[in-house]
Amino acid sequence: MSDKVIDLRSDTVTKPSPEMRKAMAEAEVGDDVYIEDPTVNRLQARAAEIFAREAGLFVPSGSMGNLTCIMAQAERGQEVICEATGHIYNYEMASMVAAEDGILSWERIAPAIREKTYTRPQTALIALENTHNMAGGTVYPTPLAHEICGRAHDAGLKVHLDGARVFNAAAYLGENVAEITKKFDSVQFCFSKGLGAPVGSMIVGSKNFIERCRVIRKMLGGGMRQVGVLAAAALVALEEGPKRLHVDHENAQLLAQGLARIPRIRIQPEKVQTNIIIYDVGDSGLNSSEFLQRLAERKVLGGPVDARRVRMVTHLDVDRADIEQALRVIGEVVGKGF
Ligand code: TLP
Repeated sequence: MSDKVIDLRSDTVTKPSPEMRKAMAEAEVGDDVYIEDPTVNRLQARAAEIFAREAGLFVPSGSMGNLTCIMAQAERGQEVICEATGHIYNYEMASMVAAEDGILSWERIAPAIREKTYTRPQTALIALENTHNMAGGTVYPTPLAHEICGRAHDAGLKVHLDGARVFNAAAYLGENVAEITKKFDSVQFCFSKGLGAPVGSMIVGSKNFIERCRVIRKMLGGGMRQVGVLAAAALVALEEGPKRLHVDHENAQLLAQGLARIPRIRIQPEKVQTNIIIYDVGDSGLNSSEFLQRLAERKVLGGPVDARRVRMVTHLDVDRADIEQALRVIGEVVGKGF
């Protein structure tokens, strides 16, 4: 048996490639708080170009990217509407609306918008997540995302996209990120997930909006000085990462189909669209942490969602053979569950 640990806890666990490490070592740098880091400036310009926006802002994490966009568009005392299992609500903050597969519709959102009265919090912003992490990497059909943005704008509300994995959505849809995100007021995406960079996220939007975000980023402690060493890795991720996401999606399909054949594992493989697979192990007689512990003893890692459910995420450091090995191990562990 190989010594390799097959780490399917998240697509955040990838190690920088030799090409990234070389780019990092050779990166030209300057003080980014003075807007003088040439590599950061190049990364921001390139991201803005890919998303067909005026400007971009490099931030340390997806959480800070989302929070910066929210603070730029919602005042203290106002509220943000997002889906109940969304990352912004569960791991970062907001008002929530439940929706099947994490995909909101205008019919779901409209009743949550508060009428304008000073005695209640005012709705300022709607935040969508594409792909939707905790719904299992689900994707918004572009016309639906456009419709929600249009209706929100008609209601005087802004819309933010938590696009941590928006390149996975684009790969699934066969569309480009500029098209699927064009109606959002702000977009945050991560370099450190499927794209494979060690750190970093990007906000894109209008020039004015990005200038407001620059102030907020500094206030939150996100002014990063000679951060071109990280921007260099992010540039490689931005150019090379999107080209291979379909491989992660194929591996996710392989995993989902394989799981569906294992007795006592409950999964709807037809719902797996991108690189995140969520399945129920409760019928095995093990709860999710016992199940994951037994997997870890056999060098396969996943993450818990709740007492019954487990999440696995494919990424560039796992291949087909790893998925097949993970399936063998899961079959063994579930077989011994009783
Ligand atoms: N997601 C992480 C965990 O925090 C759950 C993961 O392993 O998937 N938006 C979305 C949709 C995310 O999935 C995440 C991180 C973030 C924002 C936050 O990004 P970071 O971790 O860079 O702050």
